[in-house]
Amino acid sequence: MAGGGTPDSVGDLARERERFEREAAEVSSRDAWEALRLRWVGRKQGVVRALLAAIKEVPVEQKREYGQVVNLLKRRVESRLEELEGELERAERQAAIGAAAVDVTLPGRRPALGSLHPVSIVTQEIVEIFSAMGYSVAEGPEVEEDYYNFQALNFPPDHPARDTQDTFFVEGGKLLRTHTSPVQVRTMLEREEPPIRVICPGRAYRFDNDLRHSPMFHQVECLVVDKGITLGHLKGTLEAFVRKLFRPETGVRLRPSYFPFTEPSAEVDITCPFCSGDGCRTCSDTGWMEILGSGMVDPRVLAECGFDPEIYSGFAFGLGLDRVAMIRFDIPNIRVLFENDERLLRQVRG
Ligand code: 2NL
Repeated sequence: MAGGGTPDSVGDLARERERFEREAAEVSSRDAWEALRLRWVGRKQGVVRALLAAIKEVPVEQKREYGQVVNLLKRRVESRLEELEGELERAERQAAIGAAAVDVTLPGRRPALGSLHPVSIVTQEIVEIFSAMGYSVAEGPEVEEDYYNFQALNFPPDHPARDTQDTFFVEGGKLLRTHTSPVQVRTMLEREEPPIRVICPGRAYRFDNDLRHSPMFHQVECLVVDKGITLGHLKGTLEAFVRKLFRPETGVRLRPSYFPFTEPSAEVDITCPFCSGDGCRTCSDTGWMEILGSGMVDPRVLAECGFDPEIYSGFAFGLGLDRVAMIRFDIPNIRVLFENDERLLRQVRG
């Protein structure tokens, strides 16, 4: 293409071919490929078409060779374009695969697991411990009648616990049970004959609200009624129980106390689970911690529930679950248990 005019010799064609090869080597995108195609084999301004048309200006003796070389160039351009298109497609596919690739070495995303409330955890553990000892589990209504909550349990009509200061009364003369004992009363009334071995976990309600008390709290009560049940059975059961719930070397001590529904009655202390009895802040340096109340079922309660106290005797105890959960999971304040702060659940899940 000497002087910028139409190529008219085989030598010019060789230079055109080199030019094409150089341009083809530069192509790295679809747009560049399309520009190359238009420039070389486009219908209107394609170089190859112009070279073919220029044959009429080629001296007659060169026409044959010129024609052959132009055709060779045309075929080379076409095949090179095809090859380039394939390369571009492969590169695009490779890029798409790369973009969608999964890094199998990345740590997985942990699914958000639900977890049990600390009170549910200790409830389940206690149910488990007593089930293994042959007890059954009983439940009953939280809105309860005075009879099952107080009367049948030997509370005199003027007992201070019946005061509106202590008990939530609801419409229709009912009340929110102040302990789970009414469940045991119902159990005794339903059963024809002892033996009875039952535990009753559940919510109870009392009219107090401070740093140590919530108006709603959880307890488990235990009741055994049979022939020949003694205080020894109570103490042995308590020891077996607290040694499974706390440490196996936990000690138990009974102190005289009073409940309307037991006689004799006893507060139960265990050796402090924090210091094992050496003395610490939590047990006020006594080495002991009060965790439950207990006693032998009062004969009047047995009789009221249909069992002859001359034939049968029983023991019972009641345990606050919220405090047990606080001890077990190192929770400083009862509020934390009932505020529904999700962080508590995450912490306890451990
Ligand atoms: C406490 C004390 C106690 C009972 C609950 C009971 C139930 C029946 C008969 C006799 Cl039907 N007694 N339950 C006995 C002694 C103590 O609970 O301080 N609980 C947190």
